[in-house]
Amino acid sequence: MLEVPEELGHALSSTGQEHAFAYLERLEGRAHADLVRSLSQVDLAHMVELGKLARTPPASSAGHDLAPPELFPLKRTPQQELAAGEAIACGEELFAAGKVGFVLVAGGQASRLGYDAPKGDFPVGPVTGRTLFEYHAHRLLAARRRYGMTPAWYVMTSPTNDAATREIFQQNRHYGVNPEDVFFFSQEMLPALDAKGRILFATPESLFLAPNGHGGSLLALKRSGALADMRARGIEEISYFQVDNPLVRPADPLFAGLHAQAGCGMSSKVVKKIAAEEKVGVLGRIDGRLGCIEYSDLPEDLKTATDAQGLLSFRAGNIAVHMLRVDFVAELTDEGLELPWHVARKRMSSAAPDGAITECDGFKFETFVFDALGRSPQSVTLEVDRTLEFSSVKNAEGTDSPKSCRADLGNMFARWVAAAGDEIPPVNEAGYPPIEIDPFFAETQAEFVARTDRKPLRRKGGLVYESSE
Ligand code: UD2
Repeated sequence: MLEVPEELGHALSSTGQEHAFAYLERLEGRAHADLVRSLSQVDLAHMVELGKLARTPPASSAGHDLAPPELFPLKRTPQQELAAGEAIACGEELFAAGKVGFVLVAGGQASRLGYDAPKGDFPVGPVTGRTLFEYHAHRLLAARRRYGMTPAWYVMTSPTNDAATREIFQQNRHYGVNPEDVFFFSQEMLPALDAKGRILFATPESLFLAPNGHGGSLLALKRSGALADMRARGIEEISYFQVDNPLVRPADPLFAGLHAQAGCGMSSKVVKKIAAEEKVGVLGRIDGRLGCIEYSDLPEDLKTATDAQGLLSFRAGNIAVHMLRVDFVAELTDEGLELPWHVARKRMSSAAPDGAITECDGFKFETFVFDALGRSPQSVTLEVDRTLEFSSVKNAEGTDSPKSCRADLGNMFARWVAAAGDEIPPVNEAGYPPIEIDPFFAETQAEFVARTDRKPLRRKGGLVYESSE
């Protein structure tokens, strides 16, 4: 039987992780050394704290002072319209000067979707099956053409999907983006715990590790050298977006301009909640600090409260689209970033030392990027049209599924085609008009209508507008 290094043995015994000895005892050679290394890399004292957190009832914002955020609304006053015009000019300058870097978070596990590959490779194009990664890449290429700059693309993976993600980019020739301008960086993982706070094992030789949440992107940007790379390229602002939303517009001059003009550290885009009862988190002030208020934490009277225009006061549904100043992220991460930990309670499969797999109640731990909003002295919350900017792929069926996303895309494209007076094919068996517009062809209705070369390709299953220029 191989010895366990004294320091690790002591750490395991003093943090309630003695069960790990039974796994170590059965292993020889390389497998033993690998498990010793994995366990030594875990901050066991921190896991004790997280175990305690998991056993404490979740903190709620009930009893706190909750207020809606100040919005830059969709329905604007003439004065706001004027401000929007100035912001767009400022944003356009930022993009043209190459001062905005693009950060895509794609480290999640796509478990709800049940897709066993990086989610970015999931086909969502309503006619072509264009993938999420391709949507995002073509938007960056459109920005390159529009502003004459070279987009730098920072793609966050996790150690579980990093190699697969890089391979998919290789196979797709980085979707036309210069390979030297695509910077992959990985977030960290940490072990899941059982109900007694013990580290779970995925196999007898390895820990059950899970990504540390999209909040992990901030530290990972720093530790990977991505922030330094941004500085070297003269990038001052970050456009942050999630892999699961093909409608996201990473190079939106209005958003970038509003954020930069107001000197914000971090800003957000939000969409109007469909109804008071819609189960989404809303941005709001919690005891004066901007953050995200969970649906379940919003008291009934605030959920239904309305403003002078008759709109829900707490309507700012979070779509996880942000602008962040590079300096702000650097300051936050300079001395290690402390974002609050959130606990996900799930049934998990874990391995016993003899390899037997059992199901248990387990806990995963994540930090969320929106918790950094409260650290930003200034912040813009820009309300955008959901039908134009948000439709995500999260679940295998029902809402936020591939089916609902393809329908949202098809319906939006059909509205643009109708506005241009072009032909709309009949609704298909999936319930939407089978039309697809490559974001490299046009990203907005106005751009689409303005193109004089609108000649769709007739593909099996529908009409496609695309071009190589
Ligand atoms: C998130 C937000 C929700 C809303 C919604 C919009 C949370 C808790 N909720 O819901 O408020 O904004 O998105 O779509 O954030 N990811 C990583 N690493 C991780 C975890 C996630 O990169 O460790 C990425 C993941 O690849 C995906 C995105 O973050 O692109 C969203 O992750 P999620 O599916 O866990 O968040 P979700 O849908 O519950």
